[in-house]
Amino acid sequence: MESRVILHVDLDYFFAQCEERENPSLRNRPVVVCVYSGRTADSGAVSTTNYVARALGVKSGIPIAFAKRILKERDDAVFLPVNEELYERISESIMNLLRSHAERFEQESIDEAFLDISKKVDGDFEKAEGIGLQLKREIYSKERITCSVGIAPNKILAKVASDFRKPDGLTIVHPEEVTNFLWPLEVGKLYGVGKKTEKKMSEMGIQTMADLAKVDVQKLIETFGPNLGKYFHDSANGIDDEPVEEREGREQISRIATLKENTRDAPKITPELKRLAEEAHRESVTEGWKFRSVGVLAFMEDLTVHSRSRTLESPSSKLEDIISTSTDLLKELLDGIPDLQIRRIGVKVSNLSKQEGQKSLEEFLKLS
Ligand code: DCP
Ligand code: CA
Repeated sequence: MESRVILHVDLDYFFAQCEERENPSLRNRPVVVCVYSGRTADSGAVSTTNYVARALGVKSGIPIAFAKRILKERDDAVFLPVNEELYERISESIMNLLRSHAERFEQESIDEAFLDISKKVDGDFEKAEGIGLQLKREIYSKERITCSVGIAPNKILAKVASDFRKPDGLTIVHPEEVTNFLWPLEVGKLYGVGKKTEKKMSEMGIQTMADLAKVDVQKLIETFGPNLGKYFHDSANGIDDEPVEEREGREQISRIATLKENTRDAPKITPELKRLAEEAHRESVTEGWKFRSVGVLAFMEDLTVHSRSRTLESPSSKLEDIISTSTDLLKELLDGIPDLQIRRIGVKVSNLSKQEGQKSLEEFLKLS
């Protein structure tokens, strides 16, 4: 079988880069984007920083007061509050561009996405490199934002690759180079290996991906449980069959809204979900669509995006189907993410077909 060709795009120091784009005089100065909690003037955490600030040790997640202390000698340092609306607008435009170049597309967070381009390049990684470079150019000329790209035979490797050379990088992992690339890396580079797991692995004598690859899978399963154990074993051996899943259908009608406060409380979310369902329903009826699938999207407080969708038994145009399915799906989705609150919520109908007797304008024109 031909190797899959998967591309992972990660926008560089995203929130801080958006701020630099809006105000180029910030370039070359330490830029610190902050989530102020509002308790005192400086309470809250650093969301992200540009590379000038990172070089001085100011990173995501540290307290704002600590960042100010590190930068106290730098009168040119800038502290800005997060401007989510700006970041979301830029993200949406870039994601739409990327989606249009992919056979299958999966947005992973506000600033990351996977593209499956296997058929387009027919297993040819040189061609894939050309597409990676072209995407970087297009994103820059459209939105003035740089990104780092990883190209590899699977999602896990593509993600490790996009992180390999940053910012403005492009890293290719050819199928025959997988272990050469992967094995010298520290286990912390693998998605899902945080500080705690890294420490545990270190106690087991596992520092690099090569060490991890050689540990017996049973031992990993005993220590980390069946899912994680197998995942660590497979990915260290360059194995990952997860498909790039289209979280968004080609033809769909969706509505998204920001909740008044971050929550996982059903009584607070359901009214909003119903309102979105009504709006999506109104649009589909007005335009004469029936839908076969209903989905929900949840944008979480940590900026990851999660989605669930379900195919109905037959095409429907009933509001009740959207409301009951999306309510079920939301419950399922929340059960799968036990600790996070939802920030924005979306409802979509997809798998659309025209109601009898109606044709889309496109079809109509083709006939005439
Ligand atoms: N983010 C956040 N808090 C964190 C981590 C990230 O608010 N603890 C936000 C700000 C980032 C965005 O999510 O700009 C994307 O996160 P990344 O981890 O991809 O980090 P960056 O894009 O900032 O940097 P990099 O250049 O390393 O990708
Ligand atoms: Ca990023």
